[in-house]
Amino acid sequence: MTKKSALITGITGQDGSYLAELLLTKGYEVHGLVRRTSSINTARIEHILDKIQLVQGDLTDESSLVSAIRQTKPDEIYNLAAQSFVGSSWSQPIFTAETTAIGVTRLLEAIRTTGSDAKFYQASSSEMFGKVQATPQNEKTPFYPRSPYAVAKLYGHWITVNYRESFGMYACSGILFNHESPRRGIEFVTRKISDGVARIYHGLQDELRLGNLDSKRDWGFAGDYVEAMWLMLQQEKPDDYVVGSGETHSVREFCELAFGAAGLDWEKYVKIDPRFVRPAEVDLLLGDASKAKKVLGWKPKVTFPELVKMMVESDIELVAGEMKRKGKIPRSN
Ligand code: NDP
Ligand code: GDR
Repeated sequence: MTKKSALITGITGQDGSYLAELLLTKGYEVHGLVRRTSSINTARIEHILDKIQLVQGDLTDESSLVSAIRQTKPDEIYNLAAQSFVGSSWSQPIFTAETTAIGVTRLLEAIRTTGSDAKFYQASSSEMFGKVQATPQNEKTPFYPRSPYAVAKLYGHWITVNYRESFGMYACSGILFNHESPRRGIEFVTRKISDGVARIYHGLQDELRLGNLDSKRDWGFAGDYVEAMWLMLQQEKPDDYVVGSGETHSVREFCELAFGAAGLDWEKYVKIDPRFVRPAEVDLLLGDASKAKKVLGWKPKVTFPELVKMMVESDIELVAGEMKRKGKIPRSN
């Protein structure tokens, strides 16, 4: 039997790296779309670089997407690429729209015009619920985006639905709630906290500056969430699914657990800095993933406290390694 082939956009990101690992274990030939950057950014996929194939391309460049599809002939395409940081979407609204919104149309058009019959996954987001209209949020909850990022994701969601309905494409939109890991980008609050805890633990810094501690998120583990992406493309019919843990916690609670995991009292170190408060906030997100559970048989494995501990322990080790390389002595217990 010939191997299934997958093309992942955003393979250098958090989710791309976990999804690539998952598809390799399932025997796929894995291709990843990477854009040109001035410095190497393959740290998250370094350990599997010899098992995957990278192809040059950018969501803002239609012709590169057409070439990538012709070259890789994928059975499945996972569109994970995006300007994914909500905070930056206010300072770069046009680039966010170009990549996170129109980029989806470019990729769908590339599939259509090449005549590819690849199944398509779009990385939609719980941010689309924004100023929430009902709690918990499921596939039927109305959207109310609160940032240029969320507005762009909403476009990406609807264009995916529209191409499914217009052209009969096998296109799914996964509405995923926040998912984190030791590979999370440092600008996102969970990783900013676990990294801050590690630096405070090793004596490298004495405070952590954050914005709104009251906002509540439904946080899960990225490794669990990429399984849901794959499951969506294995169904008979394409559909949209909410994927979340069904629990919500505040940024304050995350701090409490994270500092606690290192034996520290968060209140001594966390300082509020207005620079990190957003022009419009999403106050509360809580996912109702009962459809994903019922149809896909998906449920998360890693709990919230396990996730926080995993991230803090990983960063404590990472910072210790950094210190040793610089000839400094890290804290040993
Ligand atoms: P990351 O920010 O870690 O990764 C984003 C990826 O997109 C990187 O590989 C980046 O490449 C790539 N990228 C950015 N712009 C372009 C472009 N113009 N052309 C090609 N590639 C580009 O995000 P995550 O892994 O956390 O998230 C994956 C997807 O899921 C994103 O679309 C995100 O918006 C969405 N999402 C994420 C959630 C989460 O909690 N993690 C929840 C819901 C949705 P480079 O390395 O070169 O920057
Ligand atoms: P989010 O993630 O916006 O939910 O988007 P982020 O971790 O950036 O923010 C979560 C909440 O924490 C509050 N917060 C801070 N956030 C950051 N980044 N830095 C701070 O210092 C800080 N202090 C408080 C924020 O205001 C917010 O309420 C993530 C991304 O992965 C998106 O791509 C994805 O679509 C959604 O999750 C679901």
